[in-house]
Amino acid sequence: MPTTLLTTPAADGFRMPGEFERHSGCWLLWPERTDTWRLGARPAQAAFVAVAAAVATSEPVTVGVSGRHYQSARAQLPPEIRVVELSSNDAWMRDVGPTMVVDAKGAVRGVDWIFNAWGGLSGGLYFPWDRDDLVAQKVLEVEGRDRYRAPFVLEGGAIHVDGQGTLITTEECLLNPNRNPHLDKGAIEILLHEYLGITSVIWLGKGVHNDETDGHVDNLCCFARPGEVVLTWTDDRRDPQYSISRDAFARLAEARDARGRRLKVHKLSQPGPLKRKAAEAAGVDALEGTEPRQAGDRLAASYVNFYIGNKIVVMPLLDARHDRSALATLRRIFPGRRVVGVPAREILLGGGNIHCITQQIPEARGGRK
Ligand code: KQY
Repeated sequence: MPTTLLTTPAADGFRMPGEFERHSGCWLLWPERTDTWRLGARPAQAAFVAVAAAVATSEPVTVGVSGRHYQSARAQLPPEIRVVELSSNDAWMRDVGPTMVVDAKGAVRGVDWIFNAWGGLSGGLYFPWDRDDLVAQKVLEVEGRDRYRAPFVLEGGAIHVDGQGTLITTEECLLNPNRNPHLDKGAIEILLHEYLGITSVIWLGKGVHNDETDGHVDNLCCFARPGEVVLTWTDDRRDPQYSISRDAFARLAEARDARGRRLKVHKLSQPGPLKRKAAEAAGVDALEGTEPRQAGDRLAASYVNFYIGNKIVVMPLLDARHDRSALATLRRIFPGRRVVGVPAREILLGGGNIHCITQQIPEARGGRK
């Protein structure tokens, strides 16, 4: 029976592996809420189905869905995808799911962060979030993996690791007073070490312009492999993203990873700029207590928000003027994987993208441990 451990991953010899290491599967949640997803969430559901189906060509996929939507989700998802009843407040498995850790013997466990809907009562995106905060524990029960309950607020999309001791994150998110106001940078670094087994943190400044998560790194920059990162980019000096990406580049160029290496930075040109259309805003049910969706909002669009599966990279298609070049760039960066694009504007309209809706489970080595 999976249990909740009172130790920490680092004390037990566990570390978070890179996303590019082998997975035994991937989890998603089903989009349902009509104050996030327009038109009764049907267009978003079609986009989630396409993402799940693409990932399922590479590794087993499980989708969690409420009891009310179970039959609809089951009917829309391909039969090879496992569908389980799992309640949540929205559909961001990256952030509400467990962050998995592994040890040298090949055992797998999960970290369950405190979740506060990206800022709680000061800037959070909806209230309540109590069902979201139970998702990680439930996934770990289904996966049969022991759990660490971390004593601080974090979302999976706020961190990326190289699996060799290095973590990248943003100051905008992790130092935001709406997450852990009692913790300073040093205290956060110690907790990241304790719960992810990392030894070195590379702090970027801001996340993607107008990102409602307060600057999640998974929309800005990620590891392709140890020693190599992909960074969203624009050469348009008038674009607010220009100075953000330049600042991130400068910090990455200065940085050394946990093993003392300099990083190779791959620039990935951003789509757009993209804005929410009037018809898209009109299709969302505006409810009190939920982040409003307005026509003309600049969307936090980035091709970096892709998922790395065992054999595949699933990239959001967002802008016909830039999609092909982004696919070509990722194909150069990931020569050993099939890079596929999935139309993802409907996911972007909900405030995130493919990486935000997926969460990998690393493979246990040497049999089930
Ligand atoms: O960046 C992510 N990992 C999640 C995006 C969440 C958006 C909520 N509307």
